[in-house]
Amino acid sequence: MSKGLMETTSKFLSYVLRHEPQAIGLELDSEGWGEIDALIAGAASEGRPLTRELIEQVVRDNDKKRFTLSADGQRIRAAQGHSNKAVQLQLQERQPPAVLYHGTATRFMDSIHQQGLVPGSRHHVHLSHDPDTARSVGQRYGQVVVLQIDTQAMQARGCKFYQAENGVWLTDQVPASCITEV
Ligand code: HQG
Repeated sequence: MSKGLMETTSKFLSYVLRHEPQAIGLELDSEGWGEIDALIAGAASEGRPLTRELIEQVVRDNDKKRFTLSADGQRIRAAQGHSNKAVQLQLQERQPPAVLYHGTATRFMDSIHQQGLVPGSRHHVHLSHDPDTARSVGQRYGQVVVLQIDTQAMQARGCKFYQAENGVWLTDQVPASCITEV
């Protein structure tokens, strides 16, 4: 399977499983699961041939483990990154490391200083356990800045942390006072 096909398929799966399942007539339950047969049929009706083998390979080899198969292999979901309102992952609260990182672009910093980090269209603010990952996330939006997040200060203010099944840390928002630039 070519790297290009794997990447295009990963982007397509991110689009339908995180954001717009209705674009291919797919239904997701509140835990984000969609039937693989319905995904394949919906994708085909939009002129995008998908096979179970291709889907399984993308799930297995994806660099960020973005997708998970159900135990019976019949359903698939995105681990994190959702904006779709039908999805409301029941995430377990977890104790984070003392410091987490968030990569963003310099042009967002005025607003971040004022409001802290907010989820935007997604359900959560995404945080990384290492600065390198945060750097590559931030680079998607322009000149990158890596922010260090004081998770203990956040917890003292009542903020909660969750970890997606691919290891990405999630929280509802990050107060400006808990952020320093690396
Ligand atoms: C910024 C990728 C202005 C925030 C990554 C970010 C991640 C603010 C952008 C996942 C702000 C939202 C998510 C504020 C936050 N004012 N801008 N108050 N608060 N922002 O894409 O974290 O490769 O929704 O810094 O690995 O960049 O797709 O979030 O720049 O895990 O699997 O608003 O997406 O994963 O952007 O990325 P996003 P993100 P995948």
